[in-house]
Amino acid sequence: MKSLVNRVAAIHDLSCFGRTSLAVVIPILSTMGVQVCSLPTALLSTHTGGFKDYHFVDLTEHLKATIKHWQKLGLEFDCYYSGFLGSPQQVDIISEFMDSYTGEKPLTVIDPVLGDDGKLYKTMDENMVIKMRKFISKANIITPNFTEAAYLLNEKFSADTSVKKIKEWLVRLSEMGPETVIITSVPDCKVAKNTCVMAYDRLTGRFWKVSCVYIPAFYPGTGDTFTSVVVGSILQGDSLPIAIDRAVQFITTAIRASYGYDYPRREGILLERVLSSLNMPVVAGSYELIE
Ligand code: PXL
Repeated sequence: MKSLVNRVAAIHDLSCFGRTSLAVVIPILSTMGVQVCSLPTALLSTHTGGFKDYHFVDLTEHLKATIKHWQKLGLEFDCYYSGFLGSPQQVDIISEFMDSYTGEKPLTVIDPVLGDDGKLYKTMDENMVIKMRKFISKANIITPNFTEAAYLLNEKFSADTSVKKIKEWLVRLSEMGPETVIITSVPDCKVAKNTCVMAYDRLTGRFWKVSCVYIPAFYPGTGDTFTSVVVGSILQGDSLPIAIDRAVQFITTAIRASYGYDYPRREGILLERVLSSLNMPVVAGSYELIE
């Protein structure tokens, strides 16, 4: 049965401490008026960024059983949204799930979580990269960070970027399947230390850019936070550049709210302090159309 509010199948890990994956996906989308149905891919005592000796349980077998039960119940979704996967085999299971809709085709958003800062995360390997290249063909929208975009395209990670090069990457990623590609954490060639988000919409042939003001702090989970706001915003009916703008503004607000405090960054942004800002009216954004 169709839900009364937008319903998302959220395919991410549950990291029990630290603000990443389902711990941010659920509150953000709920705040934005979206029902979240969790398909946990792995259970971790903490996320892997900055913690040692974390407990990791691969939930591949449970994923199959949960999907089977959901299908028996006849559940329908407005959106499939996947992130951190627990094993490369999960790609086949989730792909099959994504193909099994009966009504209108759900919006499919894949955040190809693989790594950051030029490196793969500790639980990822080359096999996952190969699987992810195929998996993104299922998506309408993908949101790799700069590192993940380089891995997906088998390109070298180099902070030396030009708009021309990123536009070429966006088009090549789109040729792998998704009509919309959003690359985050792109080193901004115009302003030293700043990063930007660049996006391409194949259906209109337009490129977008939103600059992010430099704040000298890295918090795990900002990628999950970014994509969750984009998903919520698109489901609310916003355009692509407005969705990106809202996500960048939210991350910037959250980092500013967190950076003034002295606490371990590995705990993530102080999401609880800024969640309600997601319900503010959309203010004029700062997106640019790139020629
Ligand atoms: O935010 C990405 C992410 C998701 N899930 C787990 C992680 C990370 C990044 O470190 O470790 C378990």
